[in-house]
Amino acid sequence: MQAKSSTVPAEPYPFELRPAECALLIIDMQRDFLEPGGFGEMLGNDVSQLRRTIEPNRRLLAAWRAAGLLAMHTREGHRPDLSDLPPSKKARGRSKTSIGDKGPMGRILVRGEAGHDIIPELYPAAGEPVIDKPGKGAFYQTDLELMLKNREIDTLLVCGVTTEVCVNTTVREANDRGFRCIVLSDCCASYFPEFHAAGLAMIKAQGGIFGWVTASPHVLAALDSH
Ligand code: C5J
Repeated sequence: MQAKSSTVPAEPYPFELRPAECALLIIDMQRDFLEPGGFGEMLGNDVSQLRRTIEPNRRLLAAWRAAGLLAMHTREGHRPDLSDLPPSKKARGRSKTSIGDKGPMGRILVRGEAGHDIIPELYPAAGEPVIDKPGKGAFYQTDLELMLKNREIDTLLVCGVTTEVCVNTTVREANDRGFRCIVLSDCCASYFPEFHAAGLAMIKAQGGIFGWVTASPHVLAALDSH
């Protein structure tokens, strides 16, 4: 049975959760960003900052699926011939090893490579859409908007990494397209805790200029109460 509407505590004010009109959108929980030995760690980042989101995401995804609701997943990455990789993105960082090169888990951020795939803990179930995106935002050059509109989804529960990059970019894109967004603070993270805090603050500022922020236990409680 599908969960009914309820009011969820959130900032900057309570959020009316209508699950049947929502998609859970889990952004870029990919091995190269989260796993020890991956591209993220190779760049000197502390992956434990991201890994603390795995368990809250796992619990939320399990409850969401059990309620018969729509979960969607994204992956940042490029075609093997790199024809969708802007030269400016390839060059950025001036790293010796960059996108498309051989990394610790196959070619870095290339579709089909081990490091590009989603971590096993949050692996998409059969039938759950996976959006392969060449940019930071999940709407840019993808069919995400079309899939949401066809399913009459008007609200996104946004989780994933990193808060200030792909999560924020996606929320801003969604906002301009007329979707309501609520970001789950414990299910998102940055390699830099101060950027995570700032990324959430920017979403809920000025009366919720881009949307709402809550934590997953509030959504779990709402799903549980039916
Ligand atoms: C980054 C992402 N940080 N998924 N990607 O490059 O946020």
